[in-house]
Amino acid sequence: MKITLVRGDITEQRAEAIVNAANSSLMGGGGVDGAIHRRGGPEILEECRKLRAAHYGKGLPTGQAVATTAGRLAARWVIHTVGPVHSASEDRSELLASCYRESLRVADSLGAASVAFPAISTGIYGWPMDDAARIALDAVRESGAAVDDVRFVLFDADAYGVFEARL
Ligand code: AR6
Repeated sequence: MKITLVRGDITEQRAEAIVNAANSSLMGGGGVDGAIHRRGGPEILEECRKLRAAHYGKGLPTGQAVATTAGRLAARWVIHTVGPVHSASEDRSELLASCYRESLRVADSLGAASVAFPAISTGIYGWPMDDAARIALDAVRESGAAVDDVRFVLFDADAYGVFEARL
């Protein structure tokens, strides 16, 4: 598996699958989620609604992942995963690692050769970037996934620098 760091906007990635830092409702939100739905168009939300109705009445649990079309994006699939909200009093690292593992498991089941990840939970969900980078890189390296091109798409220079130092 080749792991690459890219600075930029994940919606512009040409990976076969891009991962969305979603919330349990799968109905969209801010940050990466907002950008993916805005640029990908309404088809993504339509599939999310169907998934909710068919399988996730109570929402997609934290740490799990599910795929939809990527609508108008260059990617073929969007893999939606729900990161944990960072907590100072409770260690939720396993749930964050699970987001990466489960997303790669879904990618393998789709036969996706390339997957682009954002830094899950490091925006609205408040996870410190350095700790999130360590968890993300370890989880991907240890996943045993067949995907051979994994990219982390970091939105700004600070996030890129933190991932670079960890890699
Ligand atoms: N491309 C790449 N990275 C981005 C982009 C982008 N277009 N936009 C933001 N980032 P966040 P979370 C970075 O908040 O913390 C939503 O409302 C951002 O700088 O998108 O997992 C959902 O619906 C940060 O480093 O996701 C949930 O309710 C990282 O991506 C909640 O936010 C993740 O930030 C999820 O929060």
